[in-house]
Amino acid sequence: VPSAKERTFIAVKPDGVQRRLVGQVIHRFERRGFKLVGLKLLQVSKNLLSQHYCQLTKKPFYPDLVEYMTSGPVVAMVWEGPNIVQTCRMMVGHTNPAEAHAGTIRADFSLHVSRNVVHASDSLEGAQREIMLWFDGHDLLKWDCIDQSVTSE
Ligand code: DGT
Ligand code: DGI
Repeated sequence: VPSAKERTFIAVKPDGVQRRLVGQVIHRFERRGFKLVGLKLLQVSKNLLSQHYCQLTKKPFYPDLVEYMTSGPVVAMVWEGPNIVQTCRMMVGHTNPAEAHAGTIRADFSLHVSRNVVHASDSLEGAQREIMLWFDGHDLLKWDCIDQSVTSE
């Protein structure tokens, strides 16, 4: 039985915020049935980014990635639900929007890998690391969603 308490980290990147896609991104996770447990708008620092993208700092595109990710506000979120890490990756789609399946966020809203609108954690361990990096524990809320008994056993 998948844990209903599994959590993932999702961010709407600066292009998504500039294009006013925040509501549409949130809507997709809400309508799927996931529970929002943390939410904030922030200007990301280079230090936070280098920790978030610690596996990418040596990549040739890293300077461009930093410029993009610090170019404007980001909406950072933590969502909760069964199999949420894997499910959100599927909902977000392939890193390169050209390879993303229709119906995924990246396929529906973007064209280029360097402006792919959203981030979603790619593993349970990654999610835990990213949630701790972006949020203080007391900014994550424990609350009961009233439809939970209808949408699961
Ligand atoms: P189908 O089309 O009826 O042959 O179903 P499948 O092959 O897609 O799925 P299957 O055989 O694993 O499960 C049959 C039905 O049983 C499925 O439509 C929903 C239900 N079911 C499966 N796992 C669980 C469970 O853990 N709890 C409950 N309450 N129902 C389940
Ligand atoms: O987990 P993902 O975001 O799907 O993918 P990732 O962790 O491999 O890469 C992180 C971000 O870096 C990705 O969302 C967009 C950017 N990126 C990845 N590959 C390239 C890239 N940006 C540029 N400009 N060029 C790339 O080849």
